[in-house]
Amino acid sequence: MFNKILIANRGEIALRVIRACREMDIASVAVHSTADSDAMHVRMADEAICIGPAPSSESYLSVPAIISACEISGAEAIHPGYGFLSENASFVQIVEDHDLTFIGPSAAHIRMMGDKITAKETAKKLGIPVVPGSEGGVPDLDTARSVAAGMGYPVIIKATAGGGGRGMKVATSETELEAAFRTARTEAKAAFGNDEVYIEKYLQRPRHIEIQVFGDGKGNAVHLGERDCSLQRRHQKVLEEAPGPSISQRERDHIGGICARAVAEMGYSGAGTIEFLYEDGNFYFIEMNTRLQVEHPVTEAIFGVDLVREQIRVAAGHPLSFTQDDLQINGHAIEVRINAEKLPNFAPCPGQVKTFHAPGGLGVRMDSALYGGYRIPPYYDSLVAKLIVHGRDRPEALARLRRALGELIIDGIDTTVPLFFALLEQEAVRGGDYNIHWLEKFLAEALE
Ligand code: MV4
Repeated sequence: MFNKILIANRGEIALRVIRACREMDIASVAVHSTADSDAMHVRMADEAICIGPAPSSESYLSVPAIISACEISGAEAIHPGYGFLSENASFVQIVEDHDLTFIGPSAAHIRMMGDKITAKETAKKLGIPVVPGSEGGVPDLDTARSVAAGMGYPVIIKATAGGGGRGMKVATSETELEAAFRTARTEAKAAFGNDEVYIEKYLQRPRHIEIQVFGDGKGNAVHLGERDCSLQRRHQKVLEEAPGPSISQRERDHIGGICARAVAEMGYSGAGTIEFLYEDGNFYFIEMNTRLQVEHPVTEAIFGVDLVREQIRVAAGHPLSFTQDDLQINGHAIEVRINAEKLPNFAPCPGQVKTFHAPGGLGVRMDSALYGGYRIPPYYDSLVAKLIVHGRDRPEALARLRRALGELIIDGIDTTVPLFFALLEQEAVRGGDYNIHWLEKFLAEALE
């Protein structure tokens, strides 16, 4: 096992990793920018090293600074958290070239899933159901026309190098195809430096269902069920829950089994998430994320496993510590993402927190790096806390969420907390009856 791990991240996820390290008796090294000298992850780690100025590009994304911090501190492994360098295959290669361990999958697996066409082809070969669409990239408008005519409108044009909703365009008829195709290519070139695009049948009312998977690179792999992450605004998740309110045990076993077998066959190592659109009882693969996700705690709650501990063990060369048969769902969990944003426009509003009081009690978990008096720097993303509740069933989790939100105090800044009180009163949320468009419609109507 490692003696010392460096965490190449900040905020609540850095604390999350430090906590796992401490329970495993592993020393932790925080890295931070000059804007984060007073940050909680710096205080909570065993050691801290300043790696550069406030902009992420010169600190949390600076590969030489992070590698140097490992050499200075004697850390043997790097946990990347989510975002920043967590899905950067070149970084993983450099880490390995320095005889350090990246706590995550291989550079090859990250690269494979980063290219959305390769990801989809791989998924298809492994027996994962995919959205109908073009075979690979679509080089020109004539090809786009014939592919779209073949499967019927509406269609969606996506960037090969994209993901997370960036660079997508919908065309509802052949009239719209030319503009959509040209815009998608131009935007893909500008955003990713690669103008290759592909086409899929556009699903009109799906849910976003993602399957948590875990492999040990030794041929063992499991799935930890699904999360429903359909409540999103501008491709930012707002509330996530597990199990999915629309998914039966039979469907879970079926799609989960397909995903676990695929992960085993790939020789994948570490935590991963296979994202699907789910409509009319069918799953359609869209992407795979090769990192620990923000919403991993809902899965931890219902399965009673520590996913970060497992990531560290697997990276150190241990086999998975549980089998599929060990994994049973217990109850229901919901996470809300509390952002330092002002409603109704979700404008980021960093500033100084006066009072901070985290809720507690049975079935309540608060992952946050806030403290009273903390000044939230304006340079990073606006997530300041994740509130995760766990109950014996969904109604209990919903009641617990309302109770816990009532106990939470974050004074001095605006947050998205009022949105969650409003959502808890909605019939669609109470009944788990929503799709990927529900939240945007709700927000548009609330503003009328
Ligand atoms: C789609 C789709 C409909 N049909 N693909 C958006 C994020 C990216 N991961 C994939 N996305 C979508 N792909 C087909 N064939 C609709 C979306 C989509 C979406 C997906 C998940 C969660 C929220 C979303 C909001 C708008 C569009």
